[in-house]
Amino acid sequence: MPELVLYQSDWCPFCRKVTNYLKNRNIDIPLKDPYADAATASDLMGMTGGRQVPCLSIDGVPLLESDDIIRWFEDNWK
Ligand SMILES: N[C@@H](CCC(=O)N[C@@H](CS)C(=O)NCC(=O)O)C(=O)O
Repeated sequence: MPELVLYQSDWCPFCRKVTNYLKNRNIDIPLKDPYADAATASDLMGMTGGRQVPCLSIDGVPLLESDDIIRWFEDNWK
């Protein structure tokens, strides 16, 4: 399994859609909030050029869009 980090923030409804999905399936991965931490914001900015959340980092490669993130887990999480 690649190294996964979900960049997300509690106030973001698209992030909650993803985190609820993960919780319902007992998928436990590291979460980072770029709106709560400057270093994390800088990491996200370096990866994507912006601050859009949610963003799933897959071995350092960003995947944006909540529906695409959920689809990635459907296809790849065994
Ligand atoms: N279509 C995107 C929408 C994501 C989105 O709008 N995220 C907002 C927060 S709720 C955001 O990150 N806005 C700041 C930005 O795009 O720089 C998805 O489904 O993930």
